[in-house]
Amino acid sequence: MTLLNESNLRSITVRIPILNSRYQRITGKTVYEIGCHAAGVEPMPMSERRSLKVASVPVTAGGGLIGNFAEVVAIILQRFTDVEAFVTQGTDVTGFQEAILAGADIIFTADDVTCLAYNVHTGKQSDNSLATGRAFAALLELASGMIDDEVLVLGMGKVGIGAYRFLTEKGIPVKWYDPKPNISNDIDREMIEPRWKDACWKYIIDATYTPCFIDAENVSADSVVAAPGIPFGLTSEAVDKSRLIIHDELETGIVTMICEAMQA
Ligand code: 2YC
Repeated sequence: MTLLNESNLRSITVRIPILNSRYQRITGKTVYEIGCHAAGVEPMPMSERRSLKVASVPVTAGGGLIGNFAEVVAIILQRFTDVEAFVTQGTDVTGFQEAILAGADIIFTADDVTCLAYNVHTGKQSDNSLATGRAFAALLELASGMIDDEVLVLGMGKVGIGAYRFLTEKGIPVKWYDPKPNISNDIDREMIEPRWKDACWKYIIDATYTPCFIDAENVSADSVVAAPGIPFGLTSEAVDKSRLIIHDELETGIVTMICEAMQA
């Protein structure tokens, strides 16, 4: 998994005021509504969301704190889901205990491998990578209207698996590729597309951590590309040629996580 850096966090902060209008323009839905669609849940009434207490716990394990990551998670949750989000004073286990004692309903926390949302009442948990895959598959579906061709999913890590599951649950045809597939048994090996690079694709989900490898030859003027992968996987020529590129660095995944964690 690529770790976010302070530059990513700055661009997220800049994007927060405009993301709802951008996604409403291309999908007709707000970030929260997209998160609900990705998670397969009905939106909660605003009054209920406002009464939810959500803690974001900084974690010093591994490479340590990443800028104001925990604060950015709290800001995303407040801005797009209207919950009462706060960052614990304490970090790690101390912060986790502080969240529990403060009466948090949901706890968000991340080390270098896993970013987790945990519902303290139900025990339901949501993983950022799987949720992000669902989120960007939902964005692709909503932005495209009727998907009338196969969707190519590049990268079959947890983000790719999340996207694959969302699409196949909806009966949308999928091809996928990963150079070193270490896939779970619900992924259909028959759908692997080793020669994807030789073709032009109308729908692509870039769930890889490979920069600039999707070229102009792989897209057309009709192409819609959902790109959660960091670093960004398209060349500038591919971006210029495509109809629509959908990319954010954390927002839609975090909102999908709270939608999943709140699922009954
Ligand atoms: O500041 C902190 O609490 C750090 N422990 C946060 C580490 C986040 C590591 N994960 C990432 O940078 C992201 C994930 C949220 C999804 C992909 N990369």
